[in-house]
Amino acid sequence: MLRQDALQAIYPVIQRHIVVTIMGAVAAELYTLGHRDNFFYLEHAMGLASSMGLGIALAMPQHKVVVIDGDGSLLMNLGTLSTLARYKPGNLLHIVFDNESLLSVGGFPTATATGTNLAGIARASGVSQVMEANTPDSLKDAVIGALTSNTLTTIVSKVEAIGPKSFHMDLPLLENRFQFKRALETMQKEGKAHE
Ligand SMILES: Cc1ncc(C[n+]2csc(CCOP(=O)(O)OP(=O)(O)O)c2C)c(N)n1
Repeated sequence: MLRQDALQAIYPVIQRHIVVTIMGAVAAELYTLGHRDNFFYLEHAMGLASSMGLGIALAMPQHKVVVIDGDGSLLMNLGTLSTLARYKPGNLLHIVFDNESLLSVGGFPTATATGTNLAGIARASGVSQVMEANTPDSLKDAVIGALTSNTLTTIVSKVEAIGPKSFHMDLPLLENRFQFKRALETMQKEGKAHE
């Protein structure tokens, strides 16, 4: 599966929710599909998108938070799975696109290329619901299921190690940060998903 196709399949389902992504290729892919004020691309702090998503999910329990993670990023912060499981926010969906590669910095293989199973680690860490979805349609179904079940979920999706031609995003980090904060404030005030 191409991650671009996977993102396209889930975009309509996640677009009105709070979305936090890792940096690099997947951020550029989601941005290109259509940036929204309720999307935050966590630049520089590799591995910490799920930690940021956890904080938002706990602070805004009436809203859904979708984290888009990568295998290299998650492997840098494996303890996050235990922390997610410790707090079990039912409004948090953690999607891991596993391309077995540090694609954004040249494509060096990660430990998932040599046998590490991230879904297995998520299960053993106590994440309430762990799914694997390796086609765009099955991923979309899994995302809809997770968002309606109100259960902390990690979905691991194997994708090809292919990224966008350009990583350019016409959105400086600080601008994204202020837009996102205002979007969250509006969602909090109105008590509903982002228009
Ligand atoms: C602490 C830290 N280490 C390294 C980097 C450099 N870096 C940026 S993206 C990236 C690879 C991310 O890999 P993965 O999460 O698998 O996503 P992919 O690029 O494959 O989509 C690396 C190593 C960084 N930004 N911060």
